[in-house]
Amino acid sequence: MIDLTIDGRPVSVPEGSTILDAAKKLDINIPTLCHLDLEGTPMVNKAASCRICVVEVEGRRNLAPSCATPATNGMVIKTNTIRVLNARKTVMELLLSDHPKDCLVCAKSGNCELQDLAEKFGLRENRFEHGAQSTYVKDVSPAIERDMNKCIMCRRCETMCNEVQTVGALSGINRGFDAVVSPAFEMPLDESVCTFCGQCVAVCPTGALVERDYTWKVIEALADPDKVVVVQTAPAVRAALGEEFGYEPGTLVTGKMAAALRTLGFDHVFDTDFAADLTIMEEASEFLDRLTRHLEGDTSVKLPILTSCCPAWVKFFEHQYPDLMDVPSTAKSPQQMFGAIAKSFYAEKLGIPRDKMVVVSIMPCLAKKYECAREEFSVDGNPDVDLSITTRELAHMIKQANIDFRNLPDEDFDDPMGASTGAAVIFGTTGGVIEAAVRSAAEWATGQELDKVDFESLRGLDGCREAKIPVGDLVLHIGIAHGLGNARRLLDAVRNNEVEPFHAIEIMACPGGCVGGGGQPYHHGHMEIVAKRAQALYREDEGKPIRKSHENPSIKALYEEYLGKPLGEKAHHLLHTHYFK
Ligand code: HC1
Ligand code: SF4
Repeated sequence: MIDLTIDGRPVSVPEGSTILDAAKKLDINIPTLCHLDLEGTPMVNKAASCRICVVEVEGRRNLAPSCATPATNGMVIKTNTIRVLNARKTVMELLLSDHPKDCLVCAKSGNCELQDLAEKFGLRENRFEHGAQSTYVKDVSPAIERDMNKCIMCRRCETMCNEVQTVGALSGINRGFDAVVSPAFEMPLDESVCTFCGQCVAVCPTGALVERDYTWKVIEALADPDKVVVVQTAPAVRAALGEEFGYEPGTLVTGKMAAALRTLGFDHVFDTDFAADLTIMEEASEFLDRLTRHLEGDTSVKLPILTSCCPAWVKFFEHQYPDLMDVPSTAKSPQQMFGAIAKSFYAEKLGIPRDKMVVVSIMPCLAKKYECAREEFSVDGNPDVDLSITTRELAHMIKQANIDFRNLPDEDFDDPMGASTGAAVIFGTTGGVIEAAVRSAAEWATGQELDKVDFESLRGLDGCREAKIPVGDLVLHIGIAHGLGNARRLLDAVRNNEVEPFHAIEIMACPGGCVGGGGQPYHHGHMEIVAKRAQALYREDEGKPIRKSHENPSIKALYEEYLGKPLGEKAHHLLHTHYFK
């Protein structure tokens, strides 16, 4: 152990700790900006580029960045001297001298760590106000907007993209005022290998990386008397939306969310969870079909089957694993299954043409914006899902409409595309999709009802997990990865035959699964918030009267009335897709 003193208080920390770690142990709050440590992931941003966290170390001439300076025996640290305060203030002035002053209209206003620090330091003037400024053109993709004039070169996005996600879309280029974090050759994000996972947005401290905001388009659709506006809400949204209205992380606000959407003027308030149940019908059927043929000796059949509901993961394997293109399930994601059914079955039921209907999705995710813009998810140029907005954008809409969210009554979703089971709601956390699939596949394979539908061995937050699940005479070997770096590790091991063969693998691009999506309320690095959201989804599952997708009465009726059978011709046409190299 290392013994040192901070602000006159002794503390012992393990070898390898920084001064910042030691201060945390004493609950001494040293301000930081570029630093970020996402516990449970490889994300520790050690750039030490901002120098906001400097402290005085007795016996040293220079101030030391506490996030990158190892604690050593006998150190005497002071975190709050006038020299330290002056240095931090100067750093802030320099950062702000090359930062736009459009805070009032910035998407990050109210959530900006730079703004918070400026307020905390009590800056009232800037000695360097009229110095040189960087000038970049905004890069606007279907999912993400990059305004590099707001970049403070903290490199968090780069660490996230390269070390956690292993995508490698971003790196620091150029020097001086031209220094910027960018895709190679300064190409637009849309033309790069970016997956639109949105995790760089989730960790950006300023407004340099934000979601493409479609709330005004939604408001315009709601105001158009010629449109029927249908909304679907993703599983993970209900476990996080409350945070925007002062609720503790992990508070479920499903009923209030439905009431808020109705108050906003949506004509039909439905649930993506309905389509998650539908996804299980198709995906679990496809899995059993492949498994049966495999057991019968059909060597053309590919196992493990990989889940395909996460669009960032789909884009990742299209770029990075073109040789494995026939391994993922062909089932569309619940978002897209919902859109396809809403604009066929439901539009027909209402007696309206598909272009009179506007389907809006509320998602915890930025890649869903990109997914609904993919050409294959449209008919004659009319998309199955017209607009996808994030949990954060929905919160803005509710605030803008002066809705008193906390005092809303709990309301239900509408029929028939609002009914769902517990299996659907756990889609929103890592391991949930495969647990939902196992609940149905096990009953179909054995013809017997499960004694217990909870498969605890599939749960948890370890980045790569595996479990063995007995089903009749067979033991299913299941793999799970969340975060694209973990997905890469698992897939490489599968491709190189370094692991016992899996039957099925679930992959979600974001750490924690959708509950940790790039469109959720900012968690500022506190991964325990993501864990609480996951627990909330398991609670909702436990409280549901029906917990297996194939028992959802609305789904059964949909097959009887309209689709025929899982993997049948109509289901194949509406609910399955293909991938592109
Ligand atoms: Fe997800 Fe999914 S679970 S991908 O994480 O399969 O975004 O919540 O909506 O489509 O249902 C996201 C969440 C979401 C889809 C479902
Ligand atoms: Fe990298 Fe994901 Fe950001 Fe794209 S969205 S740049 S893949 S972190």
